[in-house]
Amino acid sequence: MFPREVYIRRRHQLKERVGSGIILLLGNEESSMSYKDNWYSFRQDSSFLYFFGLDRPGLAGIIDVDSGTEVICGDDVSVEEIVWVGTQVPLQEQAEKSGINTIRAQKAIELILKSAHEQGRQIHFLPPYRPENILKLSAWLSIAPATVSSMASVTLIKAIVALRSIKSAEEVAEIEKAINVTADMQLTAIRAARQGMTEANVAGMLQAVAVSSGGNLAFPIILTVNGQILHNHFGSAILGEGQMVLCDCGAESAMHYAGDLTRTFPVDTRFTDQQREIYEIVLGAHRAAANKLEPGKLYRDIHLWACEKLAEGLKQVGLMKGDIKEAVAQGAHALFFPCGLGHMLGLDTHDMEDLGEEYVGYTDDIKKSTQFGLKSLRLARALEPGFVLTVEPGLYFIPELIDLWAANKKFEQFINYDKLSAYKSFGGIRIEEDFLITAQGSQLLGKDLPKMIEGIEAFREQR
Ligand SMILES: [Mn+2]
Repeated sequence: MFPREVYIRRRHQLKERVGSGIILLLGNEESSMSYKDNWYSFRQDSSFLYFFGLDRPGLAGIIDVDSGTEVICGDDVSVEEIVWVGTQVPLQEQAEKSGINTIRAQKAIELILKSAHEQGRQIHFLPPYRPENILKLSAWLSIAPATVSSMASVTLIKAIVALRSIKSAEEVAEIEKAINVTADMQLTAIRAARQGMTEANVAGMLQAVAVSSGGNLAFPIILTVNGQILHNHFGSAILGEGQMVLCDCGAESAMHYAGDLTRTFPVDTRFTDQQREIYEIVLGAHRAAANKLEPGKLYRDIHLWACEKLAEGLKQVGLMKGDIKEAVAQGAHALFFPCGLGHMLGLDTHDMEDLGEEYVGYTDDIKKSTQFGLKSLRLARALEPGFVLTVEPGLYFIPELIDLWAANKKFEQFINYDKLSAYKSFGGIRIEEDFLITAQGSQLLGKDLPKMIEGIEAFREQR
């Protein structure tokens, strides 16, 4: 945990922003895998962690904005439970580390909320993403489960997004720890991958790095020879000659801050000429985008700038043609880059995505596009010092999408479909790094990890 003053200050800022009413922040419960007591590893809710830091199941925080009182509801383990799980630090003692002195039993939540409800007071809660929290809110507040999310407090969401978007120095240090472990995962993959191994053989080693560092995976590892499938998780595919491995992985630190890096490297020691050509285009777009990072710039404009760089490169190799600015404006490049340039990073890999992309990445003035490709951009708004975000351009050759667009002659003024047949089994390339927005520009986070072709090939040669 951070020092208690950090949590006290965060809750104070939250109360100021919300103004009045009751704030209810629900922690997570254990989540069953295949029978009740066989659990997935416990992961606390990120907003709950941000304001209370208490990393154990079955808790809820209630903040009365008008009276200023702060209560944690939860139960200590019984002796029978201690038989199975061992002694636990008493909740009172743990909560004091967060600056909270009042503990009530878990069942008190219902009474507190019902009495507030009867007094006509506003109860602010976040949109729940876990089924058990939907059902709890439904029962406590007499709302049908299907409508619980729509009753979430926009005031609370906006207040939390405003606070969590700006990372403090101690948060950046935690994120950097996670990125450094993630870099070790990437190096493990680049050093260990051999022709004949399965994707799972390599991914298993990466998971060991994350867990043995004292943290965990921030999200399931994407490690695949089918890099054109954006979120393809590892499996039984065998690493073959002439293929590339796309590895997108992230560790989370013990305090649950995430890293998120992607590298793409050849199964052989060296990239083929075709792979090299496409890789350099992605690398150029990455560099161009990273150089544009500074406060005040719309991330949407940086995304579009990177798209232009990708499309210009594709024109140079003969896959695209015509007026590149116009091609990008119309969305023709999305055949090769059907997603966004990046996202916020923090306690979540896609930071605060549970609170709603329209509040995290967009504003009342900057609304999400409906255009294929651009609609998948998670972050569009103006950058501010303290934002931590990813930059992750890529080029993907998705056979089904190529066939569909070719059959419909879609954007044939911008795309050379006849030349694309030589790329249909190419796969995909993505290069991803994490940046802090500073007062003047940006700072690359984490230790050195090769991304230039020579650097990656040098590591592959050391196998
Ligand atoms: Mn990412």
